[in-house]
Amino acid sequence: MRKSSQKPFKNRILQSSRSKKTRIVLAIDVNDGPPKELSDRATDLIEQTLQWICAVKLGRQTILCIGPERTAELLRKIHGSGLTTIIDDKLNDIDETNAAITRAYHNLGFDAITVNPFTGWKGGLEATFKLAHERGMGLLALVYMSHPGASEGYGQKILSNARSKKTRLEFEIFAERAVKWKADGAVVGATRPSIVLRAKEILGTSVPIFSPGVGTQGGEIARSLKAGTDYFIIGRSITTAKNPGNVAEEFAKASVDLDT
Ligand code: BMP
Repeated sequence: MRKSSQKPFKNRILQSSRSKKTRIVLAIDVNDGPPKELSDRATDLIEQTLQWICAVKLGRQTILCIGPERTAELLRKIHGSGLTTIIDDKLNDIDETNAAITRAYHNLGFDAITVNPFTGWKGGLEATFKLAHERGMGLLALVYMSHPGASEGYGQKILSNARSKKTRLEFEIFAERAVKWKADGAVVGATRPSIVLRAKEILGTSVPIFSPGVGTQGGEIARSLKAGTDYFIIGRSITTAKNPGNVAEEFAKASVDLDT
């Protein structure tokens, strides 16, 4: 088991982002081949993009396809390069189950995990936040996903409890929960800059915004950055490119445009 003597995840990724002048989190979603081939591909992608990324996010499908031993080995290599790691599992179960999954990922070496605030706090995510934060592990809460159908859930107007008279937007409540729960990040799709802007008003500087959806899904760095995105989670536009390093470099430079 890894110890929690290190700084909180939020600080570690910020430090890496500032020192490397990039806000890009590389999403590695490999799942179409034998395990060794896939983990070699993941290693190669990291080596090619290393200079231009501040963290790596692995999808659950990648772990299922390469297995726990290869995952742990890959994470050791990533940490050896000074990068933090996120497991994208979007936790959404009862407390015992969420906590057990989180513990297993932490023992493999992950630094942060994604969670779904639909789950709720009591008997849902409370135990996971407690466990993860005791271990120095970060939690990224979904606030508004990047795909078109996200509006059916995150964009709904709801009565937040039986006594409410006024409807509220679901994602605004999720953003408030991310602040209240002391999440280390909020996931808001780059495909909807106006939602990023509104989420930023609620999240302020205490919860950074991680935006997937750039490139392949149609989102643009410049618009999302201006609206308030702190980090961009980018997969296929980099991982399927002829030269992933060059594409990552372009994204990295665009991602810090407002900082210069
Ligand atoms: P890509 O850049 O290839 O579209 O990948 C985006 C990554 O972010 C994928 O791993 C996907 O699972 C994840 N993601 C997303 O696309 N939208 C969300 O709202 C939340 C995500 O985690």
